[in-house]
Amino acid sequence: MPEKKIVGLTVRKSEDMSEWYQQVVQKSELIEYSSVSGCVVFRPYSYAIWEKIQQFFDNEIKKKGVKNAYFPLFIPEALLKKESAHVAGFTPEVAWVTEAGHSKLNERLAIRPTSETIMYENYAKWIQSWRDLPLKINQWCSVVRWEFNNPVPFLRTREFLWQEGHTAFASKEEAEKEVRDILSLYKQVFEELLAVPVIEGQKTEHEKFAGGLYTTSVETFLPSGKGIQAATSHCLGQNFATAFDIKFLDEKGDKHFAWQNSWGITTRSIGIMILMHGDDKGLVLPPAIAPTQIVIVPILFENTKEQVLAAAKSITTSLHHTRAHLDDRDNYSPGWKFNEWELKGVPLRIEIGPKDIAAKTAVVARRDTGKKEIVAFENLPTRASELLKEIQQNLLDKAKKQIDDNTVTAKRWEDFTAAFKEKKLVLAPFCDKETCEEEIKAKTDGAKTLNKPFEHPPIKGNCVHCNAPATAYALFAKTY
Ligand code: 86X
Repeated sequence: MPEKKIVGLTVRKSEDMSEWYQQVVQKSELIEYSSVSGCVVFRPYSYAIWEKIQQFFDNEIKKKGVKNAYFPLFIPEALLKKESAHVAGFTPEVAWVTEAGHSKLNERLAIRPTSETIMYENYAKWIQSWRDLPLKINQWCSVVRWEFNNPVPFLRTREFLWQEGHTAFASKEEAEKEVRDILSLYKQVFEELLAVPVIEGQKTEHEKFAGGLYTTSVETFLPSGKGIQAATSHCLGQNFATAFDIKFLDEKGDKHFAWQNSWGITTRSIGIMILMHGDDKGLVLPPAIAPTQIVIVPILFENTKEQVLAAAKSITTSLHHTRAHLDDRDNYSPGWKFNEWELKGVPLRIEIGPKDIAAKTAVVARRDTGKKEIVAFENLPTRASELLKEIQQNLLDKAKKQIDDNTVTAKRWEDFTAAFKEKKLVLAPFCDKETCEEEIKAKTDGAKTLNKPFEHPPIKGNCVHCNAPATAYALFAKTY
């Protein structure tokens, strides 16, 4: 049979995770590299996953009264630099348009790295009275940050896709409530769709978005022994309102600056899911986001071909309540197809051959455990649904266990450094001082804080590093 070149992976995940990752994202047809370093093609298979995330999140924020809009890609230099705290430190990453055709531009234009400035210039016009609040706008777009670290598909690319929500309120209380509501939506995206457990918490002063009041985040810890920020929800306070003159008259006629938030989740979420669940055979996709949840592979022989195909088609039809696909290609062997769909992480495979037809049964194989079972035709629709649910839950449970097993609480510096050396996720009492955080990073070959979890043991005693009174528990790890 004339089959395509080998599709399988040539390296184990535990052997060389970065090589494994590069192979998985390309061979599973999620990603193709482009001729621009740090810019990758989202092929239909990965874009379909992004669409699942979009559909869920977009629907949820619309329920909260958020409306979608689209703001320009280009930001004039003076506008980008209007709120100086937010650009400081980021300027080396900004990409600029300096000429068009044959003429140089009078003012260079930034390609948006984030849209606060271009949006808030307009918010200042739209917000005049308390009746104009709350203002809740979101946009789905791509942004550009010209990174110089080596690019990694999904995790670190120069252009990436995201949503950015930008809201304005009359009171701090309303703004703060939304910060947490959005953060819990992000938690839902990760846990319920991507089967990735995350930890909600507040960023330290050192790691927060400098343009805002405070930053909350969801963070997770990957099998590589590295922590990673999964999404952020910022309370901007009145910093931007002051810089952009976003004021409103209250019911008594007094003027106030608006309270603002911004929040975002990016296509990095897909990379996190891949690293969390993938195995030596390739991707393992959670059913909730799998573009194809079930693949039906008929085992075809000359003289039984017609009957087997007919049965496979009828099974596929009976699974219309799922995303089922019949692989009836006749130029690949069943074994070759099994490998390919395993590489692509399809949660369930149904095999149907001549012997199964007589027995009116099919073989159902799980991608997550590799377990197979024999199911009667008539039971396939309900059993398939059950199994998809079980797989979704199993992936979340396994990831949760992986994180728990690798989390260490350290109260003494020796314990902290020992755990960090073993690539653990370290929870430690912390003073939350910027200088202390920098010293920890310098002394440990890169221990950074992820966040200060909202849920933590009672805070007592001293900072794990400097011995000043602890004001929080913080999570430390090497990070992406
Ligand atoms: C911070 C803040 C915020 C809306 C989010 O995290 C979610 C969605 N925005 C983004 N940030 C910058 O402000 C920034 C600014 C410039 Cl000029 C830059 F080049 C890079 C940046 N990266 C992050």
